[in-house]
Amino acid sequence: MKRDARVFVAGGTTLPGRALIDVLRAERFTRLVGIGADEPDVTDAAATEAFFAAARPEYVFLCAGKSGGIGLNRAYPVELMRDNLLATTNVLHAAHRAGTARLLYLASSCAYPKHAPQPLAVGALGTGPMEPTSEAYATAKFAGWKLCAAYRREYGCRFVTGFPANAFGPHDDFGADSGHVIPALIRRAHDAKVRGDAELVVWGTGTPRREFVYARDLARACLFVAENYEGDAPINLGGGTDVSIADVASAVADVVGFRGRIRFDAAHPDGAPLKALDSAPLREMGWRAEADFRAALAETYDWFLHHRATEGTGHARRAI
Ligand code: GFB
Repeated sequence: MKRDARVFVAGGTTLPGRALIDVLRAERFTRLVGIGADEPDVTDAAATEAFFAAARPEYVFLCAGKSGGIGLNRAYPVELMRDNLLATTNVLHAAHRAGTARLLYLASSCAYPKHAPQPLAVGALGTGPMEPTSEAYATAKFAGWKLCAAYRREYGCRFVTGFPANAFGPHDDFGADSGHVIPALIRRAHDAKVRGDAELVVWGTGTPRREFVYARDLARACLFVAENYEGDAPINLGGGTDVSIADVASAVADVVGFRGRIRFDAAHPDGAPLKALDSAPLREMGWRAEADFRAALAETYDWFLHHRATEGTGHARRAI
C-alpha cells in the first residue's frame, strides 16, 4: 500500500477504528480521508455514496457498526443488527461503485457456531447455530462476510473479511452494563475500589474462556492483512491465548487495585463457553501479536483513568 494512497477507515470512532487510525498515522499514511467530522454517516446510503464519489478512497477498512457486550446484545438486538446491516451494505456498495482498490471488512468471532470445534477455523463458519445472546448482531456480521464474498465473485472486488478475537483497549465503551467484559469490569472494579466495596460482582460462572486481542495489535493485523493477503477465504485475526473470565476478573482487580472479594453471579448468562480463533494462516504469513495481556490491561486502565469523565462511558448505548 502506497503511503500517499487515499485511505478511509469507516467507523473511525469505534475501538478498532480508532486504533487503526493511530497505526496508519504511525506507519506514515499521509492521506487519511473521512476523519473526524468529515466521516459520513455510513448508515445513510446517499451520504455514503456522496462521500465515496468525492473522496474516492483507494483503500477502505470497514469497522463501522455498533457493537457491545453480552448485556447490550440482549437488550438491543434490533439496533445492533440494523445498524451493522445498513453500514455494511452501504459501504460495500459505495466502495464497489467508486472503484476502491481493496477493502478489509471486520466481522466478529461471535458469527461462529456456538459449539464449533476449537480453535475456531474459518471452515467452521455456518456449520451450526450461533450463540443466542448475540445472534442478531452476529447474523449481520455473517451477512457482511457473505456480501463481501458476493462482490468478489460477481464484480471481482478485492474485498477481504477478517474475523477478530475479542478486542479491548483505550476508547472502548466502559459502560458497566453495555461494555464488553474487560471495560465493564474495569469500570466496576474501579467504582468498587473508590466506594470501598467488599465485593466485585462478575457476570456468569467465570468458566467461559475468550481469546482477547489488544486493539493496537488488531489494527496492526488489519494493516498486515490489507497489505499481504488476497485470498477468497476470510481470515481470523487473533494470535493470543485464551483466558478464563475468572482469570480476567482477577487480572482486572489486580491492575485496578481492588482488594475485595470476587463474586460470580450465575443469574447472568455465560454466552459461548469458549471462543479461541485458529489464526495459523495469519501466523504462517509472519504476523505476531506484540502486546502482553497484563501490560495492555494496565494501559487500558490508565486511559480510563484519564478520560472517563469525557469519553468511553456507554458509547454504544448512547449512540443507540
Ligand atoms: O465481553 P462479553 O460480553 O463477550 O462477555 P462475548 C464475555 C464473558 O464475560 C461472558 C462474562 O461469559 C460474560 O458473561 N462477563 C462477566 C461479563 N462479567 C461481565 C460484565 O460485566 N460484562 C460483560 N459484558 N461480560 C460478545 C457478543 O460476546 O462478544 C458480541 O455479545 C461481540 O456480539 C463480542 O461479538 C466480541 O464474547 O460473550
